[in-house]
Amino acid sequence: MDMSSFSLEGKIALITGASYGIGMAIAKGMAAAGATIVFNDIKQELVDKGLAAYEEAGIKAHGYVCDVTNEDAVNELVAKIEAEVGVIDILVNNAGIIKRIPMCEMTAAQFRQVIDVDLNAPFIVAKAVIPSMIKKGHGKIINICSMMSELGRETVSAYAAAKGGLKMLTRNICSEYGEYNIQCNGIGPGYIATPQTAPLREIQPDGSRHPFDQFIIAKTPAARWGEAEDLAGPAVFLASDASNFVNGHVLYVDGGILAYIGKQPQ
Ligand code: NAP
Ligand code: GCO
Repeated sequence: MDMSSFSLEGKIALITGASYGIGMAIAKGMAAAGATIVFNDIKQELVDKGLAAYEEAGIKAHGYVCDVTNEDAVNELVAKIEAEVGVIDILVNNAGIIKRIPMCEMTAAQFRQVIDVDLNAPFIVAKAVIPSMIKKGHGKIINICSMMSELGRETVSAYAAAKGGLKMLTRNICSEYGEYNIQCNGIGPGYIATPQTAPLREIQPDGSRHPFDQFIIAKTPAARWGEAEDLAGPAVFLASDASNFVNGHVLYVDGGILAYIGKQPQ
């Protein structure tokens, strides 16, 4: 097998919400494989911060301000990227939020906000890039799903509903556009140490680890939280020609947590 099929040389990758966190780690991995990196964030200050971080890593990225829930803004973003950088070959729908509120205390507006960012936005951005991918004769779409695409837990009703829907949107894009040589897959990270999960890892007043931190360690065969960098290799694989016959799949990068009943308390 020719290992060049894992290369992203000559490819343009848009990673949404990639000023930091998982998105940035995936972008850095794709840059290392040769891709040109384009990213967006809601605030200019975060885009600037992201650009500086990419430059420090030796990556000349292209950063844009765009709220992925705004369809007009997304269409303008894609047109601007095509004019200034080139046609997008790889889309990573990474931008996402979570609200940890017991369902009966969550307002409908809060529920809709999570659905808007975590499910409606991946639809909007994928819809904006697919036509040019069809014209180009190929495309890769990677939706950042979650263990909550498969499992529920207290306080994350909106997030689980969105990520479950994102798994099915992934399968539907696969079904509808596979004939145009567009592969749409998901990555389902386990529990990853990023700002989004920082509240679950806070050291307690008595100096002990957060109960949820201890719970995840006991539930994960790898006995550790994931690092954002753990997602870069799987993302490069799904963005490369090496995965041209992989479609509609969610690749769980979770240290084995979904396969494991959990360690018996001592
Ligand atoms: P994060 O640290 O909270 O970063 C999320 C990024 O998305 C931020 O850059 C954020 O920008 C951006 N964003 C949020 N709303 C946006 C919008 N409307 N338009 C544009 N950008 C927006 O999260 P993360 O941990 O890196 O997670 C990234 C993705 O992985 C998310 O989809 C998350 O659901 C998923 N995930 C995370 C974990 C985990 O354990 N961390 C596990 C499974 C899946 P601002 O800072 O400006 O809001
Ligand atoms: C939570 C966490 C999870 C992770 C991730 C797990 O509150 O349970 O934030 O939702 O972010 O999605 O795969």
